[in-house]
Amino acid sequence: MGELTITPGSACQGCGAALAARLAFKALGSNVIRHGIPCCPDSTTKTPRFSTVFEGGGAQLTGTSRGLKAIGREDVMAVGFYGDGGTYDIGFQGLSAAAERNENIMVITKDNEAYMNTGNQRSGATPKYARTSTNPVGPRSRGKPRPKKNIPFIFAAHYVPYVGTASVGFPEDLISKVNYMKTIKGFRMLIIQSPCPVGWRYDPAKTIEIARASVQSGIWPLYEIMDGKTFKLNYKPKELKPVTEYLTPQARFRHMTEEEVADIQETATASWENLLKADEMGRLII
Ligand SMILES: Cc1ncc(C[n+]2csc(CCOP(=O)(O)OP(=O)(O)O)c2C)c(N)n1
Repeated sequence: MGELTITPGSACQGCGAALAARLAFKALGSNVIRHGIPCCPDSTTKTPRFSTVFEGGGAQLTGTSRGLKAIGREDVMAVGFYGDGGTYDIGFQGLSAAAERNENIMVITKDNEAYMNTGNQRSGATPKYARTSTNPVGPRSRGKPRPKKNIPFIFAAHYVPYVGTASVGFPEDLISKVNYMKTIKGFRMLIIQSPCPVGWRYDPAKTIEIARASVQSGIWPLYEIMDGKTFKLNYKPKELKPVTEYLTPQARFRHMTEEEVADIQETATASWENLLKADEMGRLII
């Protein structure tokens, strides 16, 4: 037999999650055991993938990390690269338990805001008003009725060493966060907003533009929370862009009324003001 060939994974045109994988694993380097749970194919990196069921993600990472410690190979990192469904919902319990035990693991979430692999069903990460295959738009449904779950704050409230948010539209920030995570021990999580042209319904050429508008409008701010208390906002524009710059190019929001857009604008502005205050104090009270 010849040498091991790794088949490049497939991904849709303009896939934000594939870009998140490339950037994250490039920064991580080769001293990594990558763990996966069911999600869209994003294995455009050469890192081999060790897979389990959704609910087993936190336990499998824990086992690898403890096994590595037992054989004296703490130089190798146990990294889970999971979808939002796997992090916010189906795999949440095991990850929460691993966070609470402060396992020496890294969880990187490519957040495309729905169960994309199975056909754009809503997840806990889907934002309010987004149309998904399970949140239709019609006389009795305005898309998803509930807001996106605040998973970075939920994990920060486990008082773990590191929780960060990142975006494929800000690759340098993303890479510097991965590099920082490599220098510390304990439970570390990075949630990367990763636009999906198929589910969000926009021109695949606009992935980066949409990712940037999300951060620039305060919909997906870039920040870090250390030990559940130290807070740092990493991108602070003088003025936020209106949320319409983010919403309008995406057909999943096309049905929204002016009042619904105003609702999103108000939430984004209020939450941004809160984050600015926390950044000024360098501290978050959870
Ligand atoms: C317990 C369980 N429930 C449901 C499924 C079916 N399933 C496979 S992939 C997937 C969607 C995953 O969504 P996400 O984690 O957001 O990743 P994405 O596909 O968006 O990359 C689902 C629901 C499953 N494999 N196991």
